[in-house]
Amino acid sequence: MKKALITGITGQDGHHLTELLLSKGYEVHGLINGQRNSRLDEFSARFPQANLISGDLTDFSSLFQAVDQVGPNEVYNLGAISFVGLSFKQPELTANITGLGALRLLEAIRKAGLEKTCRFYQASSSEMFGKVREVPQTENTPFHPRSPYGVAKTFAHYTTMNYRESYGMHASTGILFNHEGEYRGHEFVTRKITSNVAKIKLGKIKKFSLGDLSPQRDWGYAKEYVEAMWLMLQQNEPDDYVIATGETHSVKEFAEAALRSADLSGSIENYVEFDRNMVRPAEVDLLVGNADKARAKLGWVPQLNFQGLVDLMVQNDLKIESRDLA
Ligand code: GDR
Repeated sequence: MKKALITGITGQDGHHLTELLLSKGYEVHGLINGQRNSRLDEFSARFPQANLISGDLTDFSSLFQAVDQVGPNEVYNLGAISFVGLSFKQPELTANITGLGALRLLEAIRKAGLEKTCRFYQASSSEMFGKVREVPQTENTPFHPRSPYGVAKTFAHYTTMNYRESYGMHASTGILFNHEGEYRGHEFVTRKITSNVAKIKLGKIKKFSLGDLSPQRDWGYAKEYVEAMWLMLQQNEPDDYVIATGETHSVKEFAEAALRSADLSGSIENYVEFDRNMVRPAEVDLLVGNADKARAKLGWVPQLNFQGLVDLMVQNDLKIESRDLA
């Protein structure tokens, strides 16, 4: 039985990846920082089979212990401060967890003597492209990060490549564009929109607020994106892959699609107010990825289209928001 160790296991991608690996018969271990919270409770209730180990990406000895104790065949580094907005408020913590955390984990694998047997996945991000140098973005597009989060992810990305080249590790990176779904945190714009649209539909609120509506993102379905992570670690050779749909839409278009999905008529101004606190010191204006390499080498093709994703999230939130009305 293959053993996987996942950091960030209680996050959105951790949920989907745990589900996928358990369905493939893996023994799944996950790192948690030891503090109880609602996401952890939800995760433990859903996946009682997963073994949770206390540890933290800022603490090398706990990472070493976890790796040494589990002896994983595959490590997925999904742990991070993943909210770009927060990274501007806590830049040093972001660098420590999101950037140096990857280095500590790679080093823990090496120090445990597993560098030749354990495969490693680094969750890289389209935020590394930032102020984009070309459209669409590929594995060869230069990086120009625009946030402490993007800078930290770029450090972790290059560190992973460096461990691959220096020590022959099977270490791959997935440059994932925005990916959303039913487990998405409420601080991210898609979930903020779909949960508030559901509340409006059910008469709980009349309006909600958003920041800049003009940024464009390439939004895909998280459940499909974790399959790409797994596929990367099944290849003979480690590599770097862009994972994206190839379609881009503005935040405004996402909000309009969500209103349509809930059958709410009239213009967006009837429902959305402007919140200047959500505007970031530097913005990423346009992201759209070219996933041809993943298609050719991994056989990975995105299935759910933009409106399908919006519908899935709106329907999910309508169900959740109607529970306390029953
Ligand atoms: P992003 O996701 O920064 O792209 O990173 P997010 O959903 O936070 O923002 C998307 C865009 O929407 C604009 N925006 C708002 N964002 C939030 N959160 N709340 C608002 O009210 C709001 N109004 C407008 C933002 O400015 C931005 O342009 C996500 C994360 O999952 C990262 O961890 C991941 O690496 C990348 O996607 C790929």
